[in-house]
Amino acid sequence: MIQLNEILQKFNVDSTISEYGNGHINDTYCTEKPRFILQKINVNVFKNPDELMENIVNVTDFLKKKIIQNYGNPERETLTVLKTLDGGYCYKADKENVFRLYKFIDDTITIENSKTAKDLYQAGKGFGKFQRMLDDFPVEKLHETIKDFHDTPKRVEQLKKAIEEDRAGRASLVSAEIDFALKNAAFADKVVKGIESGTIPLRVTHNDTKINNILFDKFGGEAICVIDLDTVMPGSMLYDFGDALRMGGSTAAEDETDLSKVHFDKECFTAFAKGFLKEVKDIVTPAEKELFAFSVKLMTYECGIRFLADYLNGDTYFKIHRENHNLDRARNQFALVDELNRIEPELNGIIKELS
Ligand code: ADP
Ligand code: GN1
Ligand code: MG
Repeated sequence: MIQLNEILQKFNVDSTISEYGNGHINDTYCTEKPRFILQKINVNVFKNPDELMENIVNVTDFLKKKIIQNYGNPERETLTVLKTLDGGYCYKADKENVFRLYKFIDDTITIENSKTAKDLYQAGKGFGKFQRMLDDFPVEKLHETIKDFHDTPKRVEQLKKAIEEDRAGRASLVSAEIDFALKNAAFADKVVKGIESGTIPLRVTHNDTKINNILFDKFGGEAICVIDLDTVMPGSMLYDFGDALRMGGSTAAEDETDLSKVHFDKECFTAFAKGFLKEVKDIVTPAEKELFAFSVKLMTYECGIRFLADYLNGDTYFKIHRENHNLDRARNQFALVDELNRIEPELNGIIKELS
């Protein structure tokens, strides 16, 4: 058993510590006094923690310079990685137990489920600003921390493999979900093909813009800091736009099992798009704007098939907290995709009006 206090000592910190946050991938802890965020990096998911930390340090150093140029607070508006006593960016107790420490950003909150249009406007501004600030980041400096992360056609192939292998013996229980996933696969290659052909620009993107990956000011509600930088890699702006609304635009939690509660909120969509466009107006291309509404469906579909594949593989990737959790998540995402299939023209109209 790893003793967290011993890990903290490697960073020269002495404090009580407890579990924190609701992420699906890493294990997050918070110390009491002074406050720090300690994270155990999921090395099953992130195979090369040194490269991962190099990315995060490069990106946050770059952002800090821009924040200072804008008279902002570089220790509040982006993450600060704290070094170990040996000067490393993470501490490796052994191969499985790799930890990093962040400065705790005070007086902020994360939004998990109940959100308002005002929150979504702020989130749009936050993620849009992140995108804009990284527009001239030297992309060749970035390692690909998870290969083909948002390559949706490859995600479809992974689902097909999971169905074929049926490692947990569950495929026969979910034929309706498998049918839905395969029937909708026709649109999976749209963004990947656009990037390949050059019609959609490849940019430095966050790639995991769910709404709890942004810290909001506790008092005024402004978006302060984009966190969870593990997947900052070359990608499409559409991944960040779509993924944020996958969760931010839903009227229910990502794992709500009462599907009558799961709908897409057009008011939240409009508010997010308004905030996002305000920030990216000078860099966004017409081809990207045309696919904003589609990207929400694409990212929701992709996440749904990842949850379904993980359920079929025996829940080895996403943390689960109850039986069938990944299946519940997949059903929830597919309910949204079904609705998004119907309302996409209306969402396109909203983007046109905003432009
Ligand atoms: P995961 O990759 O598992 O999603 P995150 O990096 O998103 O982990 O962190 C989990 C949660 O911890 C966040 O949703 C947020 O509430 C909190 N958190 C993370 N970093 C900080 C920080 N530097 N300051 C304050 N809270 C933080
Ligand atoms: C994971 O790490 P977290 O909880 O912010 C996942 C995302 C999924 C999301 C679904 C590295 O995000 O891709 O969209 O769960 N992150 C990784 O909630 O796989
Ligand atoms: Mg997170």
